[in-house]
Amino acid sequence: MNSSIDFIGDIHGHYDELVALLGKLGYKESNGAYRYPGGERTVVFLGDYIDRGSQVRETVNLVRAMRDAGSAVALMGNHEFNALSFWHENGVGGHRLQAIPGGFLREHTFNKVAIHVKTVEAYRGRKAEFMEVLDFFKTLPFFLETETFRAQHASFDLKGAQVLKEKKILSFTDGDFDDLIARANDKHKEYDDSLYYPINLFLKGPEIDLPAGVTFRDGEGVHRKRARLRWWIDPKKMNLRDLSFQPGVELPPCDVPADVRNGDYYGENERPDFFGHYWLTGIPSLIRDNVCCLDFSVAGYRGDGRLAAYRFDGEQKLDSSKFVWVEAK
Ligand SMILES: [Mn+2]
Repeated sequence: MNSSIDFIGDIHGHYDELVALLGKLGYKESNGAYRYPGGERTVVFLGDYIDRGSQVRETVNLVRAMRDAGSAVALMGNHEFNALSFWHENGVGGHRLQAIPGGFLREHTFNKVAIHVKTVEAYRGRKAEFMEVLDFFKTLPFFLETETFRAQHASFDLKGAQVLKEKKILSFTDGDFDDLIARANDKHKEYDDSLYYPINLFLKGPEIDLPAGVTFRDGEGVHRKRARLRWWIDPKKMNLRDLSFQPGVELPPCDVPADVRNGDYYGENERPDFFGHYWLTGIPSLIRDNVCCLDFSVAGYRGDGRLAAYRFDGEQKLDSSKFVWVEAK
């Protein structure tokens, strides 16, 4: 892989914007896949290809064609992980998780069905193709690490990366799938070899239970009792307001539990890290010179989001002028 990389954030079925962004970045379609002329640059897709938008199938086909052609690396997002879990019967392969109610590893509740419905609709009448797409999702790595950068869908956890590298589990194809997907959903350590924490940190990031009586509504109106955390700042002297990372929501400045205050974080001297997942709004800008979130809410319900990329050339201090984006249609 060359070191000239274009990182692209959450697409969520917004194919037209993806095509426009690739065009703006200079990629051209040839032999069925978008490629950079001369193969001089590579795309790294940061996950969340499906759900929400109306062109899920087109998006998946484009991402997959680039991955197969070697002009892109596609990472796994929490929506791809959720889809694999949603369609996987609990107990298949002998790993039944008691803590998960219902017949599948993701409960088929109203909110979880509602968020996935655009994907199912996109493959209506094409079930065999959808099953093949799930097989493609199994191959998507949880994170990517080179000498010059790191990338994942949500948060980079240095210890988690060590654990997964030692176990040689970088995607759901590195072992028996029924076993790995059960372990990835084993939140309460029903088995000794749970993979819940490393995998969920990469795909969903760290979250904290809110104090009794504190809740907020997310962009889709769902009441939340947990908040996402800024995993790149030293939590030692921070309160809930400082640490929470829920754009558009201000939480009270309560104390956070000791295990959160004493937790690990991604330091200022680490190599640049690229991710999506967090529903940022406005004009793309850097969080820090080694922390770059590329989810600018192209699928946001207000319709004023952007699909964003960062043009990376190996620099160890990132530069705000290297964002490229297109407006949501
Ligand atoms: Mn996400």
